[in-house]
Amino acid sequence: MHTACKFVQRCSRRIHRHQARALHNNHAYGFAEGAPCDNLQHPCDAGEYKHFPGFKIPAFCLARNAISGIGSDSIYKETMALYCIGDVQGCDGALERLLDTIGFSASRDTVYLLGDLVNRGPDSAAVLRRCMAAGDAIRCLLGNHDLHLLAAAHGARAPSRRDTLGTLLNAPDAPALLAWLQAQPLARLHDHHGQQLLMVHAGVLPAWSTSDVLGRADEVQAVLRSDALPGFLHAMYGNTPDRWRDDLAGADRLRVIVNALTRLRFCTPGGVMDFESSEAASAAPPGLLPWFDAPGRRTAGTVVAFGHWSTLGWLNRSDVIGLDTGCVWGGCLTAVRFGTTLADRERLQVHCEQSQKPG
Ligand SMILES: [Mn+2]
Repeated sequence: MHTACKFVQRCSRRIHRHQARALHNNHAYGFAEGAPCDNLQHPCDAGEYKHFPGFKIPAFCLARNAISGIGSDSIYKETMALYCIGDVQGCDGALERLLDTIGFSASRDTVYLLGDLVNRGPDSAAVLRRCMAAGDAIRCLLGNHDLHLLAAAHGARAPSRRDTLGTLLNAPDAPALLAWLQAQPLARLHDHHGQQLLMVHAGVLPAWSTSDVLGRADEVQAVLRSDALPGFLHAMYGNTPDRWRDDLAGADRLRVIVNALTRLRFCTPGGVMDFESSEAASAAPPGLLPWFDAPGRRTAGTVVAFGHWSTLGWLNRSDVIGLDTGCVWGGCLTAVRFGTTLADRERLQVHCEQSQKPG
């Protein structure tokens, strides 16, 4: 650290780099060690100079024209960020504001959306178009509402009174939106500096290892991408079988996988799934517990991020991260940003206008 940079030395406030960047649009932030103090300028009144979580060296707030002198390419490589975002449910305005808040850059950052991109909110088509346009920078999972959209599009499911999918289904680009959606997976694994982050929309069964989860999600994805899709969508609904067995086959096997990955909240200690209760985790019905508390859960050694459970809300535990904070119900849309480790987390939220009433 450059000893002459006095106000850098005295800073202590921890503020997110991207928030800061959004606050000071005409300035960029660098992490170059030994940047000449002559280049250091103070563009804001608040004096928000800081150590950012996950970075060993303090951040210098530099005027944009000073960045070129210290190698902006290396700065941006070092500061690319990983985020997970909870259920968007057609609230494209909230998603746009959250991406603005985190200073999302499609050329630098990676965002995972944990499923339920569509339905209930006002503009599902815009959410899908935004994801498609972002390419590999925004990576999505399928949730139960996304599967419901595919089922409605294929005539396998009657629209519900509370659905807000009509505009999407009648849009000129609906075939492209649906083709993109049906190519999305039901589980993802991200390697973050050697640590594994497993992502699903709802939950996983206690008997499944991380590789089991990915393999079973792949089984469903293979069908979604095949000519068997319409038949699968017709057979997808139902609450039985309510437990996994390795010898399950055909529609029963796929239904258990889909139900666990996209609908699960509570199960018994032995992994029998319940689909009656959508209460908060503290209100578990007798004999049931949140899937992530099932004893002997084989994914316990992997950090699992999930959405789907708005009555649970933000859950920040060392082994699990819950991110559905009820955007469409007038709650928040929440992102978690990871620092250099998966334990280094920062929550970023935007408040949302209520689009629908629960119930
Ligand atoms: Mn859901």
